This record gives sequence, C-alpha cells and structure tokens, in this order.
Amino acid sequence: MLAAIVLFIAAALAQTHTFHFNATYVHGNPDGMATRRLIGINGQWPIPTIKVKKNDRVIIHYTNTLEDRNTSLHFHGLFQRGSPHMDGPEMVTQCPIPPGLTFTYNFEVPDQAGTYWYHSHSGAQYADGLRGMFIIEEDEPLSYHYDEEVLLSVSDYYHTESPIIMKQFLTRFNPTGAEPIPQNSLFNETKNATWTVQPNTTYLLRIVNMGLFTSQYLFIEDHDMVIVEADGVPIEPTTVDSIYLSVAQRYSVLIKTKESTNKNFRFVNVIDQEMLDLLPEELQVISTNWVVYDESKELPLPLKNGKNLFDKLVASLNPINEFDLTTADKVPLLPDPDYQIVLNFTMDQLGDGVTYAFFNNITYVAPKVPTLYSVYSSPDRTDARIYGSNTNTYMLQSDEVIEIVVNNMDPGKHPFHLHGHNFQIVAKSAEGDEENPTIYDPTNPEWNNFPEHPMVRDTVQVEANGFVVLRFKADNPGVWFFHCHVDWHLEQGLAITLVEAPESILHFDSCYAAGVPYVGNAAARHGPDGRWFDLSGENKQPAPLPEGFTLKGYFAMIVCTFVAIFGVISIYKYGMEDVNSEDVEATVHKLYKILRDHGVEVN
Ligand SMILES: *[C@@H]1O[C@H](CO)[C@@H](O)[C@H](O)[C@H]1NC(C)=O
Ligand SMILES: *[C@@H]1O[C@H](CO)[C@@H](O)[C@H](O)[C@H]1NC(C)=O
Ligand SMILES: *[C@@H]1O[C@H](CO)[C@@H](O)[C@H](O)[C@H]1NC(C)=O
Ligand SMILES: *[C@@H]1O[C@H](CO)[C@@H](O)[C@H](O)[C@H]1NC(C)=O
Ligand SMILES: *[C@@H]1O[C@H](CO)[C@@H](O)[C@H](O)[C@H]1NC(C)=O
Ligand SMILES: *[C@@H]1O[C@H](CO)[C@@H](O)[C@H](O)[C@H]1NC(C)=O
Ligand SMILES: *[C@@H]1O[C@H](CO)[C@@H](O)[C@H](O)[C@H]1NC(C)=O
Ligand SMILES: [Cu+2]
Repeated sequence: MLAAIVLFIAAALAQTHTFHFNATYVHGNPDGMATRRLIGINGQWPIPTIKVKKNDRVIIHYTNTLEDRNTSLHFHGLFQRGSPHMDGPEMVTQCPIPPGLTFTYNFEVPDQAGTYWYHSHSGAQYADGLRGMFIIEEDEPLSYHYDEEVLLSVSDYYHTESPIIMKQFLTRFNPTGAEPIPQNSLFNETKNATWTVQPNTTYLLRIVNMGLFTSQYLFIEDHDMVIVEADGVPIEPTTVDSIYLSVAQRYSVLIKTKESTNKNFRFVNVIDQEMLDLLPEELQVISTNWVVYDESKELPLPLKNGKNLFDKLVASLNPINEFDLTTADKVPLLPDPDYQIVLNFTMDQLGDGVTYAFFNNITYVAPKVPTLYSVYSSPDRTDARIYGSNTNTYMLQSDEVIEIVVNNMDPGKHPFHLHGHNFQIVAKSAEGDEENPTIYDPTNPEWNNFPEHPMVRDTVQVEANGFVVLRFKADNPGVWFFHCHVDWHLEQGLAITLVEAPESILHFDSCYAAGVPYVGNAAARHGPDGRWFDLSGENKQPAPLPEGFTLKGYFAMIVCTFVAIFGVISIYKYGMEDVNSEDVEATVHKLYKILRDHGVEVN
C-alpha cells in the first residue's frame, strides 16, 4: 500500500520537459585555431544540456533545418524501456530525419539516474558538434554528500566536417584503414579553460567523454578524485589520482578543494596517443586547463608536449582499471548465460579496397527497412532470417541471461557500447600479443573466476588484442545496437543488432491471428503510383433508406412486427394451455406504451 502511495506521489510529481530543437549550422572556433561550420541547436553551440529528474517525461520536437544532411538523436545510456522506437540510431530503430522534417522524441526516464549524454546517431555526425549532456537527477537521497554539481565534457576535435573525412577515410586510397587523426582535444568544448572554485568545498564533477575516437586521461594536480558513478551506475566510492575515459564513458567524481587559496592548479586532459596511427608534430596531446582558487594569483605554465613526455606523464598516473571498480549496490554476478554470443573482431579489406571491420567475418551493413520496423511489420519477426545477412542480427529471448564475448583480434583499443541496457563486465583481459591475441577461453581457470560483484556500465573498452566478457538480462524488449563507439569503426561496420523479445514489442499479433491486414490504406491497398489512394473494396456504410421512409416509421415497423409475433405466440400458447389472458393484454399494453414514448401513434 505504502509502495503504491509512493509510486502515485512520484508519478504526480513527475514533470514533462518539452523542447523545440532545430538542428542548425553555426560557425565556431572552439580551439582558437580554425573557424569551421558546426551543427548546433537553435543557432547555439555548444548545444544545450538536458537536465531532468527521475520519472520525468522528455519531449523533444527535433527539426532538421540542415539543408543538406539527414539527422537523428540518440540518448546514450537511456534504457528506453517501453519506447525502443525513441532510441535514435538510424536504420536500426528509426528512419533518418531528412531536411525540413520534425521528428518528436517522447519518452520517460523512470528507472535510472546519473550522467548521460545525447548525440546524433547518423553517420559520424556528432563529430560536427551535435553532442550534449543529459543529466537525470536522482529522486532519492544519495549515499554521498557534495556542495555543488559541475558538468564537464572532454572530446577530440576535427577541423574538417565529418562527411568529408568519411570520404577520405573509407576509400581504397587508405588501404591500412588508418583512422582520421583529430586536430585537437576540447575541454568543456573549449581550450585553456579555467574553473574557479571555492576553497574547502566538495564538488560533484560529472564528466563525459563526448569524443568520436580517442580515450582521454584526466587529472587535477595535487587533488584526488573519488569515483561515485560510472555511466549512470552508482559506484562504491573509489579514490584515484586520475581517470581514464573512453569515448562515450562517464564518471562522476567528488573533488574536495583545499582549505587554502594560495595556489592555482593545472587540470590536465590527455589524449591516449597510443590509439593514433601517426602522431602529427602539431597535435597537442597534453592540454592544460586550470582550477582557480584565486584569480589574482598566477596560473602554472601549461605542460609541454612530446612523445616521451606523454609516456612519462601517463606512467606517473594511476587511473583505476574499470574492471576493478564495483557497484555501490553490490550487484550480484548474473548466473551462467542462457545464450552466449562470441564475437571475433577483425579488420580487413574487401574487394573495393576499403578496410572494413568484422564481427565473425560480417561487416554491418544497414538494412533497407529499419530493423525495428521489420519487427513491427513481419509475422515472422522471431526468425532471424528476415533481418538479413549483413545486419548481423542475434535473437534474444525474454529474460534470458545473455553473455557477449568480444575477442579483439585487432591491435587497437575499442570502446563497445550496448543500447537499451547496461552490462556486467565479468571478465576483461589486459592487452594481448598482436601475433597471438588473447582469446577468451571459458575452460581457462585464469579467466572464469568471475567477480562476485562485477562492475556495471554501458560502455567498456576492450584492450588491444584482448577480450571482454559481458553479461546482461534480456528484460527490455526492443532492437538494440551493440557497436564500437569509435564512430569511424562503426562506419566500417563494427556493429551487431540484437532483436530482443520481439514478440513483446508493440505489434500486430491479433492481426496475424485474425487474418486482418495490417498494412495499407483503409482498403488494405498500398504501394507506389497512388495505390495508397485506391479505395476500391473498402468497407462502407449501408445504402440510405428508400425515400419517405423515416426513422420513426422504421422503429414503428420493428415494434409492430414484434407485437404481431408476440400475438401469434400468445394465441398459440393460449390454445395449448390455460394461460391468463390478462397477462397477454398487459404485455401488449406495455409495448404500446413504448411505442407512444417514442412518438408513434397507436390506437
Ligand atoms: C589556447 O592556448 C593556445 C596556446 O597558448 C592558443 O594557441 C589557443 O588559441 C588558445 N585557445 C583558446 C580557445 O583559448
Ligand atoms: C525552427 O525553425 C523554424 C523554421 O525553419 C522556425 O519557424 C522556428 O521558429 C524555429 N524554432 C526555434 C525554436 O528556433
Ligand atoms: C538521407 O537518407 C536517405 C534515405 O536513407 C538517403 O537516400 C539520402 O541519401 C540521405 N541524405 C544524405 C544527405 O545523406
Ligand atoms: C563546463 O561548462 C558548463 C556550462 O557550459 C559550466 O556550467 C561548467 O561549470 C563548466 N565546467 C567546468 C569544469 O568549468
Ligand atoms: C572546512 O570545512 C570544515 C567542515 O566542512 C570545517 O570544519 C573547517 O573549519 C573548514 N575550514 C576552513 C578553513 O574553512
Ligand atoms: C573465434 O576465434 C577463435 C580462435 O581463433 C576460434 O576458436 C573461435 O571458434 C572463433 N569464434 C567464432 C564465433 O568465430
Ligand atoms: C572467417 O574467415 C576466415 C578467413 O577467411 C576463416 O578462416 C574463418 O573460418 C571464418 N570464420 C567464420 C566464423 O566464418
Ligand atoms: Cu573501435
């Protein structure tokens, strides 16, 4: 009862946040080195932060006012429980939004809180700036205290627009598949930033890597960070001197400022240069920003760059391995899987000379119909075959425990992201040998000693030539993408599609069972060339009554017919047995009264 009341109150307090977002081009120079065209919202860049409370509803009327591009929005880390059609990736859960069109995203956030973000899921479009933070405030008391919440994003940054980069990347003239090298990194979408703090204050810093490619190290000189949240999951408080974030990962950290204001400190973000195939001289891998206690005091000089300086700096940091974190709620290890998906990941050229990425020899190619819409419209939606050979689709049954093993046979690091869920990281290997990658072997005692309380998050980095083993419960019907969040690799096909419990997704079951058409216009006609307007054979109302035939008269006729029939039956009965004739008379009078009440003249 109490639970019901609490739920009722929560529902009553839940707010609806409505946004009108136009995707628009703006010009910007966030790194102070080159002006370029960026994609903003309503003429502004950086794009707005969305901040809501748990249980709230979010409605975004999203209009594509870019004249030459399709677009979409994905809300990274949101489960979209009951609203899989709001997840955003084009050709997976929706069609691309063409120029001029408005698509309304409308969903609730009932079951999660923390640091999320939203970004375009059309090609590599978020590299052009269409990326922002999405914060869901917890509606219950937190287990930790802070005085002030501060948001922070880091990212890599390109001076060229993504469609142009894509053309140069996916060609036979790039036979090694070398990823585009960013020109810079950004800190809160700028550089050389200063963050003015109060002394003796505890800040909750919500940090997102909104970059497209490179992981980053982050640290404040002479200040500890206490990790309390990762990808929306409360984490057993863990003190570190630095953090390491792959693209799409988030951490919330507590930072206690010093009591004294006699000094300012460097706040440094560092691109993981090991991910880059080549290192341009001019690329600033190490970028300095500042924590300012006293504006009248000098800022320490920026840290210098250079190959050896990177190695030296990184060697001095101790960011925790994400596998060694644990959830604050001590989430227990899921039982042995009902279904295991082993994904061997390789990169190779195909006949067109382009380098593609493969899971088990299949490179993801988008279908002609968004996969979720195939679920909606096919009577055979539980059969993987309808989803095609190149969407790399796996069927998940309701409430199964799913295990995904990614064996990375590539010498790069890759952050894998699952839509619609977070997952337990039950095993994660260190970097392997390029000639002899470390393959997950469940019979190897070194690898099947899973933690009792594994780390949970929605994006995990698999190390070069290493593996990760992930588990989750298939408790969220939908079509969910699982892919590398380095969008260059996603564009190379590094994705699979999970079709989860399709029989429980809004669908046309009763139509199939009843043999009722579910596609077409009112006449069940559809197709090109105006056949949508062909209504021949539609269901229609009966022809009108003959002229002079009024509704009253029609009613009188029915009742009179009834009286006549009743009379015949009565006479028949009368003749058969000893019935009181008064009964018959009374009934006939009742019928006359009904007729009079309806204005029919009777004698
Ligand atoms: C940051 O500092 C560098 C080096 O001093 C300078 O070239 C660049 O323009 C600055 N960028 C911004 C956005 O302040
Ligand atoms: C979005 O663009 C349309 C026309 O393209 C304009 O009418 C509307 O006012 C714009 N909305 C906002 C919020 O800027
Ligand atoms: C937008 O999407 C449609 C449908 O997939 C496609 O035909 C068209 O080429 C896309 N436009 C751009 C500019 O990518
Ligand atoms: C980052 O930018 C946001 C808003 O643009 C601001 O509220 C926040 O304080 C900035 N973070 C830091 C660490 O400066
Ligand atoms: C810092 O805060 C603590 C309690 O939060 C207080 O006891 C202490 O006196 C403060 N120090 C200064 C210098 O304000
Ligand atoms: C993955 O690679 C390993 C090692 O080559 C092999 O034993 C295994 O069968 C492969 N799995 C799949 C699904 O291809
Ligand atoms: C993938 O292709 C390689 C080489 O062509 C082959 O050896 C391997 O068996 C294939 N694996 C699968 C799962 O088809
Ligand atoms: Cu990747």
